[in-house]
Amino acid sequence: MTKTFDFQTYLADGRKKVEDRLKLVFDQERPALHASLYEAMSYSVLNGGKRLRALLCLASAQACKKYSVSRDKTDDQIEEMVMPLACALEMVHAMSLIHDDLPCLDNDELRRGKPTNHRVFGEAMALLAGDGLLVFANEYLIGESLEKVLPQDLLAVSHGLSRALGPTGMVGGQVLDMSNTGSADGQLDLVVLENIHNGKTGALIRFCLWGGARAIGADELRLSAMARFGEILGLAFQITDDLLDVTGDAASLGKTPGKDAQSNKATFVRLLGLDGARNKLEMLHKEGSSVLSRALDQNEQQILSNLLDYAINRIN
Ligand code: GRG
Repeated sequence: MTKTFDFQTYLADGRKKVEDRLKLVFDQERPALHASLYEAMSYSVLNGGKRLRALLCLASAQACKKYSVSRDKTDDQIEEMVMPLACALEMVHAMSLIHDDLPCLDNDELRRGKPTNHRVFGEAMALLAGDGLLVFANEYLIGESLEKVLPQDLLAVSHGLSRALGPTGMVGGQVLDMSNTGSADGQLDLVVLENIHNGKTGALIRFCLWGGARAIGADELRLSAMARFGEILGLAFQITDDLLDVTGDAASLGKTPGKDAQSNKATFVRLLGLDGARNKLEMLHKEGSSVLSRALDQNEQQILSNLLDYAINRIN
């Protein structure tokens, strides 16, 4: 009898696996860390969230298995190969949220329905907790993957992660965002807006998909398909974020909606209107599905396709 696939169960199971592993890692590190640093780091990394980045990375690896040097491994072995990367992704993501919420950047009070890191631990500790998470993510990724991932794949993954986060990735996107906020009266052109988000949010999401496939030694065709799918999903994710800032509520979002309009920020909704933003999402959805269908069999596409739907239709 064929088992029907239930995406909600998949999401819940996947999140639990990632969270259990993160908890284990931080429990193991706890004795070596100053108590206040441990509290501040674990507050943000073990504080829920959708775990989308980790799930994208795990799903990409499973989808590309047949086209990789790891094709003879079981699904569990593939999961073990990429779980360190999936956890490292959640660490760097948590780091970026801590720093983004600081008074010198977005000055936010609420994150994942709880007070932001600096509201609980103070600005100096929040800064250091972010620093700690960023550096520990790479330490953990390399240390845990050495025995599981081929050296050339691990080097490429670690390099790709640094690039996604660095001056041409997340940091660069944040700087572009800062340098355009306030001065443009919310009227940036679409190209600049896409450049901001491709760096700030998109580069890491693209890396999640590419990196999961790279860690298991996938072939070039799958690597470029995953990279392109990641770009599409990353942009769709950001447009949905802009829509949620207008249509969402604080209880579901776990953060304050309406901040974009309040700070006169350029967003996809502002530039395209609600319908225009929704139309763009529809186009991206079609393009994402076609990238998947050109690179993968039907059954290999299923979870990634569901994750794209989820990135677009989520309520938080
Ligand atoms: C990487 C060195 C380094 C510095 C970071 C602060 C900063 C520089 C960049 C800001 C990047 C940032 C926070 C972008 C916003 C991304 C975004 C939309 C986050 C929300 O992601 P979700 O919805 O969050 O996946 P959950 O809570 O579900 O995990």
